[in-house]
Amino acid sequence: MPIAALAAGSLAVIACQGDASTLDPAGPRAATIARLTWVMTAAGILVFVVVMAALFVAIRRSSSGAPLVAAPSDARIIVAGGIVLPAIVIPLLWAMTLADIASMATPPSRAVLTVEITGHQWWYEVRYPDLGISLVNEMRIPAGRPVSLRIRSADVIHSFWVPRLTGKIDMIPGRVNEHWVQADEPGRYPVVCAEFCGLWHARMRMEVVAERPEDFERWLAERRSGFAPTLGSLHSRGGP
Ligand SMILES: [Cu+2]
Repeated sequence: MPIAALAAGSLAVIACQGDASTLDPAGPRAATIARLTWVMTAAGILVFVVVMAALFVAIRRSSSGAPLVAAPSDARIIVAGGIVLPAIVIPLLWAMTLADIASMATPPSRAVLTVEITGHQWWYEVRYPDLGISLVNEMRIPAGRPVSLRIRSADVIHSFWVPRLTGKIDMIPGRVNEHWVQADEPGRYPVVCAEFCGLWHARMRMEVVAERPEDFERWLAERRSGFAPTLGSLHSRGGP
């Protein structure tokens, strides 16, 4: 039993790290989601412990031969734990969730760039409509700046998800979903498809490459001059 607990604890800690861990946020949107996750988890654990303690007391009482008829004082416990506590905790968590959803709806400052991402079975087409640039399975953005995303699909429903930067958003044929993303630091952030979309769904991957703004500007200038290295834009397509 201690070994199992140790193994479970180790796995839980390992899961907090890594390129695709939501518990290791690297942008404001993911940070909000991670904070809400911890608040919800803590509240859930607290309620679980209180309920288990009440259950333990009830079992002790029944096994000691005490009458199972509720005492008058039990009514107060039932009202406090069954009505007052949920009436406080649930609206509180609900209000926090609504506030976080509202805060994530708009970026902290004006988006510096618009990127159109189209899901295909099983790869991503990335277009910069204002810059005339197209990439495959890679999106370059400047770090520390919000980027506006227009998300769509060319075939079936996919779900665009950058675990360390932002939550999931569906890629739906015939519809454009507005989204935004920001990476606080330069780095490479994996993107996964979070909606089963066919046999090669698990291989539908791409990367967000966040660069220092000056490096991003240099990359843009190289692309425009036609001397840009095409590595990145010519990644092999996902699928068979
Ligand atoms: Cu997909």
